[in-house]
This record gives sequence, C-alpha cells and structure tokens, in this order.
Amino acid sequence: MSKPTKHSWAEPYKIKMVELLKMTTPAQRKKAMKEAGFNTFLLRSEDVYIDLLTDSGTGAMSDQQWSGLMMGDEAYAGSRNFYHLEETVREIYGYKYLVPTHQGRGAENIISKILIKPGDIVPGNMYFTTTRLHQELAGGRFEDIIIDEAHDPENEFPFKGNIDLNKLEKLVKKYGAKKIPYVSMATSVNMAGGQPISLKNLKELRAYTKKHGIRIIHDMTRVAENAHFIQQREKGYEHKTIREIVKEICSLTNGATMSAKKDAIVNIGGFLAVNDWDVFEEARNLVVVYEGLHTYGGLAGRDMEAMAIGIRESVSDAHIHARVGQVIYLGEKMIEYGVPIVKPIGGHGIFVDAKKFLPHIPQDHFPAQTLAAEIYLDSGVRTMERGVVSAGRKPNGENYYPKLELVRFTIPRRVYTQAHMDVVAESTAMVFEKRNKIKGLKMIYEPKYLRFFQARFERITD
Ligand code: PM9
Repeated sequence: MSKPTKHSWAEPYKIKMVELLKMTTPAQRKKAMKEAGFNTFLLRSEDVYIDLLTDSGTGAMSDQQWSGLMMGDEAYAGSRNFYHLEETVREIYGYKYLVPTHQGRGAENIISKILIKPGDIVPGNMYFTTTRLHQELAGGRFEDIIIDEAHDPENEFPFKGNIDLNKLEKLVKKYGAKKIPYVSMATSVNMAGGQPISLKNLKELRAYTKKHGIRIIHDMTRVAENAHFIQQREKGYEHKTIREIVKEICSLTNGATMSAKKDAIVNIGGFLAVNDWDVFEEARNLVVVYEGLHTYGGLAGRDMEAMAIGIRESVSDAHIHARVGQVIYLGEKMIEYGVPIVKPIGGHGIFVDAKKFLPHIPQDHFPAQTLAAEIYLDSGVRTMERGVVSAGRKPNGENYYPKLELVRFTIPRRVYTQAHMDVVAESTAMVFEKRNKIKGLKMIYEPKYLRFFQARFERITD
C-alpha cells in the first residue's frame, strides 16, 4: 500500500443520534417496485435501504438547528424568526428584500407571475422541471442557452454550467430585449449533473444583460456547492472563502429563488430574494395569495429559524469540502468499476449515463427509468430518473427529448457514511455486469404536470 501524501476529506461533525433502517429481501423489493409502477417516487420510504432519490429536504440538521426549532416564535405576524432569517439572507447572500415561501417552487411561482408576460422568452442555463413549468404557466417559453459541453456527459470542461453568450445574443436579436424579462441563471446546474458556472462567465453575462436592460434571476438552490468548484478551479479564487464567493455570485444578480431544502439543510423552506423594491412590493403582496403572510410564507417560525442557522452552516468551508468530498468519493468508485457517469463529478450527486449503460434500450423505452428500478431491485438503493420522463412535454403536447438520459444518485447532506457509498457503487457495478439482460419500460399512466413524480410503468416483455 502506498504512503499517504495528503490529508483526505472527512466530516466536520460526529454522530449523536441514528435512524434505524429496514433491510429488505429481493422478493420484498420486487413486490414493492411492481406496486410502485416502476417509479422510485412511488416507493414507500420504509422499503428503501439507502435513499438517494434526492438531496431535497433529506439532510441531517445540526444540534444548533434542532435547538433553533425550540426558539420558534409562532406568532401569525412578525415572528422574530422571520427577522433573523431576513438579517441572515442580507448578511450571507447580500439580497435586500426577502419573501419566505414554503419551498423553492413557491418562489418560482411568484417571480414568474410578476416578471413574465405571455409570449415572453426566458433563456436559462438548462431547464429545471419546476422552474420551467412555472415559466410556461406564466405564458413564457424557456430557451436553453447553456454551453454545448453541458449536453455531453463525457466532456470534462470544468464549468459546464456556463452560459453561451452567443446563444443569448441570438435570442436578443431575434425577439428583442423587451421580450426577455430575465435570464434564469442557476448555480450548480442540476439537470446537467450539478455542474458549476464560473464567475468569469457570470461577470460577462452581467455586463451583457445590464447593457440590454435584462435582469438575472438566480436559482441559488445549490450556490455554496458552485462556490466550492470556483474555489477549486477558477484562477484568482483559490484563496477566497466559500462565503466570499457565494456573496460575489449573488452580487452579480438581481434576485434569487431558493429551495432551502438543499444547500441550507432544512427539511422544508425556501424564499424569493430581490434587490428591486417594486418587484419586492408585488411579491410581498402575491405571497399572501399563494403561501401565507409575508413574514412566514407558508412556514412555521421554527422552520425559518432552522433555515437561518442552516444558511450560515452551509457556507462553512469545512462543511462544503466534506459534502462535495463524499460525492466525489462515490463518483470515483463508480469510475473504478467502469460505470459510465457524467464528468466532471458534480456537487450534489452522481449522474449515471443510462444511454451508455443500457445502449440497447431506446429513449422511448425509458432507459434511465429502467435503470433506477433495477438498482432498487438489486440492493434497495433508491435513485431518480433524470431523462425523457423528467423532461415532460412541451406546451404543444410534444415530448421533450433531452440529450442527457441520466440516473441521479443524489447524496443527502450529513446523512450517509463512506461504507454506504461503497454499497451503492458495488450495487451499480453488479447491475452493470448484467446490463445486457435488462429490458425497457412502457408508460401506462401519465399525469399532466411534472409527470416524473407520479407516472406509472410496466416492463416490456416482448
Ligand atoms: N429539486 C431535486 O430533487 C426536488 C424536486 S424535483 C425532484 O433536485 C432547483 C435547481 C431544484 C429544485 C428542486 C427546485 C424546486 C428549484 N431549483 O423542490 O420546490 O433542484 O423546494 O425546489 C429537487 P422545491
């Protein structure tokens, strides 16, 4: 064995309480998967061993956050926890005005309703399911302006979340800047595999949009993870802290939607944050229609307190290095076993390339949906489809056919151990060994909105 040459990453916490897991047999998993219509979203969580469905709301709160719950001020109006959250958002992210929402999509609904008019174009660095749906429901059309590299799982470009300014310019020339209410810019682009945008690219975007009077609305759900990659990969940022980088990213945008269930390590919560008083005034008014009063937005006081504390913890360098370190650990294991994954390894999970894994299954037979089901059947590990099912249909009813057909192994924050990651990689490798025998699925039930959550499938038996 070779001698170590560097300190490896490790968790900056120790475990005080554990949640026991149920182990299942292959027969139990077969029954559970059939009952779930081959959709991992429809499994009961008690039938799951290692749950990598999502990193959303599934993180382990710290002792500080749990203490914060006891400090909940459950007044209907003016809860002190709201003011603490507002102060924290101003201090850590720098946005001026805060409207809390029950989770990210609540904020997406409000900002889309305020800024988008029917017929508008909303360019962005790859779609996200709920974000694009709210843009479409408000009458807008999403246009993907992420760089081409993002659509290629093998391309190792370090900032695959970057925006192609030529693509943006084409839209401005074709439709005019007045038809573009904002650029929908995500940090750590989820559907591309958790890929970061660079500060250089964001600064160029800022200069361009400012010239044309177009806003940047930031999906900051995983901004701290994006900051980690900037610190590791972007020249000039290697000595800046995560907190400094996060603040700089936010300073280049006009407002943000946040699902605090990710970066901020809470089980529920989100917000809309803006710098523009007029937008804030309208948002503060609309939130009472859809979420709740502007000082709670659908949340309990205790939820806002846990969020304020979680935001501060999320920008700690030690936390984020261990968080991304664990994701990279799993990814490197998968690569060792020859499993095709999206590269470079992203911030919140490993994205397995189902097109490469199951090349004999056409996209209409849902290779990623199939693979997620097979992994569960093998070991009780729950993952999620991020391909043609997630992409859904266009407003005209046609299917979207994304280039990326992926299975996401999403890692909850501060929840699983390195040994769990070993089991996940081993199970994936074992399914890889028998990949030629795997058959695709057909969809037998399709809901109208966000079909991936509730669609049902059957195995194709031919
Ligand atoms: N993301 C995820 O698992 C949960 C729902 S979709 C399976 O990745 C971004 C980048 C997200 C996100 C949710 C939302 C919506 C907005 N932007 O789920 O409404 O990743 O809090 O946030 C999920 P909420």
